[in-house]
Amino acid sequence: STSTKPLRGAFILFEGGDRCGKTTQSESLVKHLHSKGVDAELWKFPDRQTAIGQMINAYLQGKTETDDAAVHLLFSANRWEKRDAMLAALSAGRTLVVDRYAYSGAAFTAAKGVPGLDLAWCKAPDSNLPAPDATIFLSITPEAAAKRGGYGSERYEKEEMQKGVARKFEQLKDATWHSVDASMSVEAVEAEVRRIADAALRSCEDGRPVQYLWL
Ligand code: NYM
Repeated sequence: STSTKPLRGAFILFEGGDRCGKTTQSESLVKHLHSKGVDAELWKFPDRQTAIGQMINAYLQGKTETDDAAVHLLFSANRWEKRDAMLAALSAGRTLVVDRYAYSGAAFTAAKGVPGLDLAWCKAPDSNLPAPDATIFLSITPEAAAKRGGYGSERYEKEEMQKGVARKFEQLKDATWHSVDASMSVEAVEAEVRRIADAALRSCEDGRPVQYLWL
């Protein structure tokens, strides 16, 4: 008997500081992929729906105080609890467009400057999670981001913190990384994003296997 293995979906990740336009661009990309008949879904981390996600949500909203290392591990656990579903979706041929992931995890905690919680420590718990096929980094200066109607009221949404986060992202660049100037028009950013996503989809069609962090 003959069996054809279904093509796997691509894992396309959006990363960036707060107010860089990730939500607009990730939603727009999913719509674009749907219009081309691609099976695609938008995922977001933290996933605030799970029990762990609710603890993270309370922390981000300032309703609870949690030890910096402990909350870092909660963000990581919130990805681990989605790992099986993620791998199942990809191997069923579904493309995942993901709004934040382990790079945000490492960049935000490392930017706090807590002794012991350096980038290597921050990356360790996410090691062996599925890795993105393409990471679209929406690059914007914290000053320009702050002008976009200002940051929200959640923890971390302060200009000083965002500057530190930008420096940490810089150190996390890897082979999947595509930096896009997010100060361009929405349409110009969309065009860049589609070009990167198309290339990622093609690499999966060409048989690129799922990769794992942080190899
Ligand atoms: N964040 C996000 C972290 O500190 N660690 C993580 O692992 C992740 C995924 O949560 N300021 C931070 C970045 C954001 C905040 O994200 C919530 P969003 O995209 O604003 O809902």
